[in-house]
Amino acid sequence: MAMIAPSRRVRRTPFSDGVEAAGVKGYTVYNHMLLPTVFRSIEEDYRHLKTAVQVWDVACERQIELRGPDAARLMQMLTPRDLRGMLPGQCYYVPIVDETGGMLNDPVAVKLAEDRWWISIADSDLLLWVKAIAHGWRLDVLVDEPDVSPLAVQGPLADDLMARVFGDGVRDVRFFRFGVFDFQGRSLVIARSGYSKQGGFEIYVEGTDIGMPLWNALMEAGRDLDVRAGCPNLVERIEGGLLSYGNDMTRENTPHECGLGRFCNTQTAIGCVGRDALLRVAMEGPVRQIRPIAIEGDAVPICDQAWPLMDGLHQVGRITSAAWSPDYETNVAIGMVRMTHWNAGTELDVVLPDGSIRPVTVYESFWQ
Ligand code: THG
Repeated sequence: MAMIAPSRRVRRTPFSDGVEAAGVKGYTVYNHMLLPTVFRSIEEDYRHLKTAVQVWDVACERQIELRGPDAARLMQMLTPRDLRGMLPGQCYYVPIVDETGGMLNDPVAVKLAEDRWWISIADSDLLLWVKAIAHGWRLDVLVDEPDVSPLAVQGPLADDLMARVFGDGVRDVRFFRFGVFDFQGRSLVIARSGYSKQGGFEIYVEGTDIGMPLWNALMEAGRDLDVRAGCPNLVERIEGGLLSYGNDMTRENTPHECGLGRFCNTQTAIGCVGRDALLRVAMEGPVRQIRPIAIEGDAVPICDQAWPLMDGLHQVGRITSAAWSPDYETNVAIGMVRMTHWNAGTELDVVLPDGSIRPVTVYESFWQ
């Protein structure tokens, strides 16, 4: 593919200098910002992520800050997940839907205080929707995008690396909770979360000035752990069933179709946009749903358009993400499959972009 032309619209991050010095080989654009996709090779990055520790520039996980007396009310209007039991210090994975129940984003909500939240968004312009709702309902809340850039530390050695830089206290942070830790006299929110199944943390870096000092401190502290620059890994995230907004789901899908029904409490999420539509889909159940799928044969190409899933001459779904898995020695994939064909063990065909046809099998659960 041709290069991405740099410009002011394609924003750099506080860590871009470190990413480039580490030899980044590919970028995508996510929330109008650079997101690395590969350093050595997808497969070498994958093996390293699963055995060591990586530092990821995920500044493109932009924050929407809600601040003011109506912040909690606005947050509950945005998601069908019931937030009443959520305490400051917690993070929740929250579907965000429009008035028809269509997915607008699948961010992580970070509750800093009753009247202060961050919404750590996936790749869609959610700020516009949130601002419009706050304005339309005349809510007493400020909505904007603060200068906050997450830096993820992911992999089995993440705890050891983080303890060297932030102290042993960081080991006690529980999954989807955060604590506040000092770095060079600055307080940083650090959560145990991240877009991999290997474990690790996300550091919410406020401002640009400590970006490279923090990047360098992690790289130096982890030299004997073989720490490397990394990035969300296509193979690992498909194996783990981590969904990608814009790829595996769009506004055309309900949370239930995405397998995110477990994050919806539509009965009790009073006031949320899309409640009526979701009450209906929760009652009736979805007629298609995300499934893990294995594709036979050797490595498939990159899935940059939906691949039709066929039962004979009838299309019964589509594959939206796929990659060769070295560990499972098959192509792992994520697809949306019609109810009539979604049972585990169902055998179908997929049509690849070159017109060739491969047998596929619908799986029960993701690979890890
Ligand atoms: N971390 C933060 N912001 C993000 C992402 C992230 N914004 C963009 C994108 N990733 C949003 N999408 C996801 C998708 C999956 C998860 C988090 C954000 C995730 N899911 C876990 C799972 O499915 O196993 C846990 C969900 C749970 O049990 O609550 O972590 O990664 N800051």
